Amino acid sequence: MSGVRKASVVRKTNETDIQVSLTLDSSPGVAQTITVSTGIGFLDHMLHALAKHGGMSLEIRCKGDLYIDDHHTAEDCALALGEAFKEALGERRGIRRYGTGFAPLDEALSRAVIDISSRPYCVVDLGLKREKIGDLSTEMIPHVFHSFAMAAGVTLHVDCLRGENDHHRSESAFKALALAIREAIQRTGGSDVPSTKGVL
Ligand SMILES: [Mn+2]
Repeated sequence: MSGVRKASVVRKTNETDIQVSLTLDSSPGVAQTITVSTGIGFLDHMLHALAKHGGMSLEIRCKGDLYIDDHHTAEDCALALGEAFKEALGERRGIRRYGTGFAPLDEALSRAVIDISSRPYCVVDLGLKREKIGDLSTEMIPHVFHSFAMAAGVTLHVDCLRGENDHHRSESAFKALALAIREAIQRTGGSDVPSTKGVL
């Protein structure tokens, strides 16, 4: 298995217009390029952190119906990113499949566990207390993880284990997911499907 794993997705509805380009492998000596512009500053910050610490290059641009609220934009960006992730992975051969990440951010600590399983499932417990962080409703943060997991076809568990500050709690969760993804997509050097079923 060789070659750089990447995909581009265009997702256009009456609610959002999204373009995503995702590269999973950063080549040695080539800097990651990350441009995230969703119209929601805090979501940009989270997706940027996800790409950066996941070792990915990511361009995501969204024009969404923010005059309504942040819901469609946040959800659809996560769905489009999940679609791109799934497409970039291609046939699920020769990868580690499971990944675990722990990321602290000052007093906050989060854990993310991913199984690139083709069994979309998501459990998130972040214990966020604020109504919003910047222009992102905190209720959308678990929903972003959920939408990503459904579209990517992965099993995902994300928990914030402690922390006082909701910005820190959330950011540590995205960073933990980044580290989990980085591990799970790592190539084993072989080409077998990491499943007793022989298919993922
Ligand atoms: Mn921050």
